[in-house]
Amino acid sequence: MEHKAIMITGGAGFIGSHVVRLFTGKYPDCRILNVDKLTYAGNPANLKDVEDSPNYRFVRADICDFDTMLGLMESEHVDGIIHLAAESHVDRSIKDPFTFAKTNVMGTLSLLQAARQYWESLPERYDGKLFYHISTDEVYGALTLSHPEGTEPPFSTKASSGHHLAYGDTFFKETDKYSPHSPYSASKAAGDHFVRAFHDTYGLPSIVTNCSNNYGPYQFPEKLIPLFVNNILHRRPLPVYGRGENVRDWLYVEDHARAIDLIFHQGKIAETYNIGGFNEWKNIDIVRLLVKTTDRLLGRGDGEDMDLITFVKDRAGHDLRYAIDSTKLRDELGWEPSLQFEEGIEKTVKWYLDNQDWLADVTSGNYLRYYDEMYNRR
Ligand code: NAD
Ligand code: TDX
Repeated sequence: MEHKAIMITGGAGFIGSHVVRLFTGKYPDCRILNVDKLTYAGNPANLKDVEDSPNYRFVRADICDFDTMLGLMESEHVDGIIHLAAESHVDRSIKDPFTFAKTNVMGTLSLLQAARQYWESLPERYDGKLFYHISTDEVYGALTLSHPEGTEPPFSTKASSGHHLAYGDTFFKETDKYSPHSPYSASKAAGDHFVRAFHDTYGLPSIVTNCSNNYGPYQFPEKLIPLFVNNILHRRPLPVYGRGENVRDWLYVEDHARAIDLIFHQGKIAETYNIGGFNEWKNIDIVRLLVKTTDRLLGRGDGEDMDLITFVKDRAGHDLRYAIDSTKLRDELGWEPSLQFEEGIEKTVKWYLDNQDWLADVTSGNYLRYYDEMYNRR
């Protein structure tokens, strides 16, 4: 169904900025309201190319502020919400779990309650409304490594019709029980439970999706891929946790944004969809690929910077393997990832090297000056 006004929370962050860009361009008759607190992770420069679009509006606000959320929903006649705002970095959650509980649990609850109060006040109530909550595969816990006799990992699996390399024969399914290990994943799990509880208790129309690791342009350089590209560029050490044996399932961020668009418009209320790349990689293999790609694009010798790889103390509670089974999304809505990983990595590394000003701004903290210049004078 068509929506008239969609509130996207966390739209100045990594994935949110791709979702805002996609929706603003693709749905010119729909108003896109980006609500973001601009924490260290939010950067309005991520949306330079859309900020003058007539159907786009940015509001700096905290999702935990219930009155402001309700006021915005009422004044903008919001009929759809795509909720991405969150504290998202596992290492930060280990140091400061309170901030994670506040935003990811209480912030989600505040948005749910505001949506419920506003939509229940309308004559049509929940008709044509949707609260779409973006979550992570990390809520399911960790999988083990295994491989069939006579094969070497990664092995090819039939879990998907396409290209799928796996490090084990089990995958997260929508029906799996939650088993989060980090304060980050525990806070996301709690948020997901509240969304489902609001559907079951009040009838609030909602959908939850759980996605695997994203990569691509505009990711804050604290996460593995942009951090390491930046470190290779400046010839700084590459801190690989443990032995680099942990496995993640990687998805190009624009493929995630496409899935969000599809599910927002065609997904079934009260359903959960897993979104994944069918693309498992060991950290150490990604790091080697990043060194090779970055060195080549910088015109340095082949793998010249391999000796920057430094094995450091492991992350506490480090989940060994994540792997998503997104068969349901493929079978029901026809979604498939569009990019092979090597192609996506090439595009991504090139983007960071072509946008060194962006990298320098976020690593120096200068990017908030852009916000002051752009928005405070309006
Ligand atoms: P990010 O850290 O890059 O961006 C988060 C955004 O939320 C920032 O713009 C920040 O300013 C904003 N924000 C934080 N607290 C806020 C608050 N209290 N009020 C309003 N805005 C606030 O995160 P991301 O990587 O783009 O992740 C977006 C969402 O997708 C999160 O919910 C995350 O859990 C989920 N997710 C991420 C990945 C991934 O690989 N990055 C994978 C699966 C799911
Ligand atoms: O310096 C590092 N060294 C290292 O070995 C960093 C930053 C990471 N790692 C390892 C830890 C992980 O096994 O690389 C892997 C990826 O780490 P992150 O980029 O921090 O991502 P991860 O912890 O897997 O979580 C990400 O995917 C799921 C996002 O940050 C979450 O928001 C998302 O929900």
